[in-house]
Amino acid sequence: MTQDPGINGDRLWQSLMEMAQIGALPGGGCGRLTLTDDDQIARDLFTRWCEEAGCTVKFDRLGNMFARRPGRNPDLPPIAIGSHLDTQPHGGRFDGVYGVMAGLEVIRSLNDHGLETDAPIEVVNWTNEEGARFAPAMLCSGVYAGLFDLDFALSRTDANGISLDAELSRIGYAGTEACGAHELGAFLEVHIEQGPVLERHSEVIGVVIGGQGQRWYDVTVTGRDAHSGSTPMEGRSDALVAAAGLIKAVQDIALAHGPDGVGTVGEMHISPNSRNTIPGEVRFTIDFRHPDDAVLSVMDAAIHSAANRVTGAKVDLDMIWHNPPVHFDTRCVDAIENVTRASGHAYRRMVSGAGHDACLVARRVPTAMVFVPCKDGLSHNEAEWAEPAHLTAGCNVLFQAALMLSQDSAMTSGQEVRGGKNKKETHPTVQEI
Ligand code: HGY
Ligand code: MN
Ligand code: MN
Repeated sequence: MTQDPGINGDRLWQSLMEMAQIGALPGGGCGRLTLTDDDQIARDLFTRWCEEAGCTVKFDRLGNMFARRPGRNPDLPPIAIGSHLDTQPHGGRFDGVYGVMAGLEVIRSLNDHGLETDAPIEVVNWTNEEGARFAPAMLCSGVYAGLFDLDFALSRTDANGISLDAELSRIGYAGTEACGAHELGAFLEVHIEQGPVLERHSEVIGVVIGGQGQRWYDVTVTGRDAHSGSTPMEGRSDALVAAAGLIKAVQDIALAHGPDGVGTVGEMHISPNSRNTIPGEVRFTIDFRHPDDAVLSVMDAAIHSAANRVTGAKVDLDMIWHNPPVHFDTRCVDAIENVTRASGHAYRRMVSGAGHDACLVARRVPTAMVFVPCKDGLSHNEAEWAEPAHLTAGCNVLFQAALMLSQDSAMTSGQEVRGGKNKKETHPTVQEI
């Protein structure tokens, strides 16, 4: 086990539990949707904690927050460590928040040990990672990485027609700095795995080498409102019956490209949603994922042909987001693997099944991730749970890797070593070997 100075696991746990009180749900989880009053309270608390730890905190036009601990050389681009504070509607206490609190714990531990780094260290909170309120997910880290433009992000609206721009202003987190103007030397994100692999193999650390690809769609099925009692079955234009066929097609397409292919319909709106009116309109979402972009294209073609086969209603299938699979920076991955090996914890290299801000930031900044197990691989569920010892181990890896990279002049001079084919890869859902 490493003899190097470590982090304070109790303090990390306390921070997580205190943050979990903001938007706490009766079932023990967290419902802290992006840019709500609860998100504002969480952001303000995060700011206070970072300032108490000696950081200066700023945020850009999209509310992406950067808490900076100075290094010896202020001209070097910072090593960033972070994730997201927003949650799913019925989220857990660890998804995203763990990465931000672990980043803060690294700062607090550097202070405890009186350690000075060459490059500055910054803790980052990315706005709207979940995409539950404003689609798509990882929207604001995506603008930072140059994958979405600013106006697209600002114009996104929630189910009540409220724009992201209006909410940023309302909670006071519409910064003046352009999103993307802030240079980063590298970005490291620690996160719960949100899948079963590490737990199944009794491993503590995932050295994450990349993320699988994903495609998101908005689907609108248009039929005709009519009386449920007096309208004969033949000749109906029932949007919900047509939608049901497409939902089954999503399931069939994912299974046909298993075990890595996954497909989900997570959100649906029925209009007029009256029990004695035939639904005239149904809107729903599709989330397809696969580690191989070519297979994602095949899944895309399959859902389009299923839509073309629908009769009795009109189908509009709109792909709103395509995020190809991403390989993380080999130097960052190797730094994480080296400190993990030194820690003595059981680990594996693996690909992430879930999307993360790191998967978008990696398009611009040398990036890698650290996973720790979560109980039953469960996430996006109030029962989400991670063992304190595992959270501590992951945060120690983050601490050591951030220290290593902050002294690595090649890294902080912006020389990128792009992601390349890595060694043994574990695909996100394949129960390998
Ligand atoms: O969609 C995702 O994978 C992430 O949890 N936002
Ligand atoms: Mn997350
Ligand atoms: Mn999530």
